[in-house]
Parts: sequence; structure tokens; C-alpha cells
Amino acid sequence: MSELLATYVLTHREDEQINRKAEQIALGLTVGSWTDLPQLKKEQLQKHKGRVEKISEKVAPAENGLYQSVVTIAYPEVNFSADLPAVFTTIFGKLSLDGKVKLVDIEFSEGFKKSLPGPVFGIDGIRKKLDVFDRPLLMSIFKGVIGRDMADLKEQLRLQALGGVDFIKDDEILFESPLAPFEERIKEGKQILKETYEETGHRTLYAVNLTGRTFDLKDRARKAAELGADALLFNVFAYGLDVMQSLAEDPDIPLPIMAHPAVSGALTSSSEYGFSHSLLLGKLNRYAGADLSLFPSPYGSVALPKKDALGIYEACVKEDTVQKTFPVPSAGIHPGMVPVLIKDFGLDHVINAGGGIHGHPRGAIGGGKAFRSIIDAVIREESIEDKAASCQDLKAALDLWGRVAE
Ligand code: 1AE
Repeated sequence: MSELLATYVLTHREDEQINRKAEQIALGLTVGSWTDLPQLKKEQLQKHKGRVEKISEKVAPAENGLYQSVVTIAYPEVNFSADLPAVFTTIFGKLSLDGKVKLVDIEFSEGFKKSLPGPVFGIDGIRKKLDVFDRPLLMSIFKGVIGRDMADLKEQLRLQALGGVDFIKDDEILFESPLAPFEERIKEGKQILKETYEETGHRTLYAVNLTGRTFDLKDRARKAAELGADALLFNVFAYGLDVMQSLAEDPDIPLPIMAHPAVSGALTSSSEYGFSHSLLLGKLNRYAGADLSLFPSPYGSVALPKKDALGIYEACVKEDTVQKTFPVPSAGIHPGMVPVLIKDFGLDHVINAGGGIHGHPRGAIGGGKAFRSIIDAVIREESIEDKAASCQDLKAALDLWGRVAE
């Protein structure tokens, strides 16, 4: 019988009986009051009954004098349909409301994973699209675009592309606007990026923000594909993982999906409630079809503890039956962070900067060039000082923002 394993951290008083609590979860979320039923029913329900797989030793007191235990419950997969909403409702439905319980991991059976096909493109597919295989990718973000018209946006797009970035993404707070409509952004953006490619020989892809009411998303995404969009930015946690999975699975929407972490902090930040960062932004984003997953890096303006950021990274890239999701540690990133980003996240990640590109003293072109220059220096193991001496854009960035120690 196939089972799904869900692992929780329970925060509790020292004298609380965790074995009992674990049994209550295993039964309560599956067959309910199983033990009080007549014999025949008990036998019928046996195959639906959850069981306690493992309980850890309780660990050092949490800050408030409470203790934490890690509990793994096995749920028969026959209990739910093959979709994430059914999984969440079973393993973290009422339980998410029942005291200090944090869901930290889910292990799906190989059979169940067939209903979670993962990224269509993944790291390999995106690298192929860009024809870049030997370095982290570089992405920049439109900034200050609310209330701006197409002429402004086109100029911002052109300058970012001329700096040599691989991806440009919409800001996640740019929604449908009469000044810069979705379809215009795709069509005009495509033309600008064609022109910059002809000028520089460097290909840049544009991720347009897919927004609006949930039931309109597929039509809008299909239209984006028809118009030749390169990729979709998607605020997955404002909509739900299952919505992203439906977009990823639609053959008429053959576009990479870039999952933005907006809203996820409300679900991940507590040490006692919600989901772990690695589960939500790593494993679940990946199984639900995110080709790229954005999350706060450990060093920038909105930062995650390093172990959480590395946990997301690991969940995106470790060997699995599905393709790898490109990890995108983000927020407050500037060129002086590139050495530590590459040390911590290796070559297979995307360096993503908004302010760190646009705030460069020489503008967005200088910002992009400064990043490209320091990326080259780090992967070729050249001295950063020597590189800055020969690249004014890099020097200006390091003078302004400094370097983050490795
Ligand atoms: C964690 C997401 C980062 C993001 O979307 C964003 O807009 C970052 O902007 P900067 O690089 O902090 O200016």
C-alpha cells in the first residue's frame, strides 16, 4: 500500500505526551474514531488508517521554554485524490489550526509523483533557451514602473538588456494597466529584445507578470504564448500551487514559469506554524512546475536565515524524478555579493537584482555590466581588485555598495 510521509515539528510543553498526540494525528486525519467502531468497520477502515512512522527525541527548549519534537506520520494514498489540494487538506487541513504544528517535509511515493510532473523546462531547458551553460544566469527586475507608460517601460527594458542580463522580469506588483497592457508589454518587449540581440549578439528573455482573476489566467497565458512571450512571472502563493501546476501542465502554454515568493512569508516565517521554507519554496514549487523559484537570499535587504535559503536551494536542485528548478536567491542583491552567492549556490542559480542594477551610478547598463564582469572574474578565479581596475562599471558598483565577505 502506497503511503505519503508528512513530517511535522510540534512545539509543546515538557510534560505533553507526544506519542499520544502523534497517534491522534494519525487517526484523526484518516479514519477518525476508528478504535470505537464495530469489528467489521474496523477491518474495512484498516487500509485507510494513518500510522505514526517516527517520533524524534524532544529537542532543546524553544525560546519560550517550550520543547520541540519531530513527528512523521504515514498517510495511505488511497485516502486522497492525486492533487495537492487533497494532500494539503488531509495532512495539514484541520491540523494547521490545532496548536503549534509546522509541516516541514512531505515524501510522496513514486506512484503519486506521476501526478506531479514538475518543471517542463527546468534548469537544463532554460540554459538551452539562452545557450548559456557555464555560469550563473543574471536577471534584472523592472523597477518604479507603476504609473509609467509603454515608452518608459520600453526604454527600461532596452537599457537592462544592453547591460548583458539573461532575463528581465516584471516587478511582481505590476498588474494589468491601461498605460502598459499585458499584450503590449509582450509584443513591444519582444521587438526591443530583438533589436538589442541584433546590436549585441546577447539574448535576453522577458518574463511577463501573469495576473488577474484565477479563472482568466489560462486564457491570458495562452494569449501570451501566441504572442511569443518568453516566460511567465507568477505570484504563485497569491493563487495556490495547484493553479501553477495547471498552467505548467497545459500544452498550449509552453512557457517557463518563474514562481515569485510574494505572500509566502506569511506561511513560512514562524518556527512553530506553517510550512518550512524548503518545502514550500523548494520541493512543492518544484513538484508543482516552477521552472525558477525566487526566494530571499541570506545577505540582502529581505533576508532568510542561511540554513533556510540553502534548504530551498537544495530542494530545487537535488536529484529527483522531476527536472530541477532554477534557484533564484534575491532581494537587495548587488555586485559585491556575487563571490559569496557563487560560493554558497554554485553555478546553477540565477543572480537577480532590481536596485542593484538600476541604482548603479552609470544606470542600468552599468549595473548589468558590473554584474557580468564580477561573475566572469569569480568563475575564472581572477582577482576582483584587478577586474575592478579594468572595468569602470564594476569599480563604481564596489565603491558604492562594497563587498560582502565570503
Ligand atoms: C524575493 C523577491 C525579490 C524581488 O522580487 C525584487 O523585486 C527584488 O528587488 P531588489 O533587487 O531588492 O531591488
